Amino acid sequence: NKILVATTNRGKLREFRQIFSQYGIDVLSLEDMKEKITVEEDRETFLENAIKKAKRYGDFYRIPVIAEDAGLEVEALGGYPGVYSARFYSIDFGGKEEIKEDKDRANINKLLRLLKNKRNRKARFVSVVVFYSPESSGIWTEGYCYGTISEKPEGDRGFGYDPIFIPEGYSKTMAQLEPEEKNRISHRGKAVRKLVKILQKLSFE
Ligand code: ITT
Repeated sequence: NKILVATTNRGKLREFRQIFSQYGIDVLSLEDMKEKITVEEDRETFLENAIKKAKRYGDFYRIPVIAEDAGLEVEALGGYPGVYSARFYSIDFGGKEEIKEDKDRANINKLLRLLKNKRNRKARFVSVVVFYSPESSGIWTEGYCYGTISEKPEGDRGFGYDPIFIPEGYSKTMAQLEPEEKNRISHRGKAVRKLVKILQKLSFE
């Protein structure tokens, strides 16, 4: 029983593999696929983007697919960057920005700049995971992880905004946690575990 985890993000793929390994589920990645396709994420909600990705990859490769759309919602920014989390650095917020760093670093710097002197630093990670099988239909779940944005980046584990996200109840950033611990509390871990429960139930019906 193999599922294609259709993500171009290595950090995400690593986490999906770890989470699924607890259930003995083997994961294929886009790198295992001979023919390559790209899918643009141009929708306005996590769910629509995740459905689009799952359907495109599933219909193309004709195997069961898991796709995720995820992001960080910051309260003081009205929920931004949200669905724009991956390319936040390149979205114009009134100033021209040249990218000299890597993407994750650029996103982090931009967010810290926008939150400078802001007292409300509440944020949450969101994950919407879609399972799609060309033979049957689709299932989706969501997971959230609440926390605050730190003053400066710390830690080198994880990916994306992890170095500036302090989960509720912790005094360190997500990037300072062991991978197992991040998976236990993360938006992705929660969404995937919900999904596996539903799939297990369905397979016994
Ligand atoms: P795919 O669409 O190919 O899966 P992507 O990186 O474009 O890869 P998303 O559109 O879901 O994935 O973008 C999510 C972005 O949100 C991601 O690039 C990170 O910047 C951020 N993000 C999501 N989950 C995160 C996590 O667990 N830790 C830190 N940042 C995360």
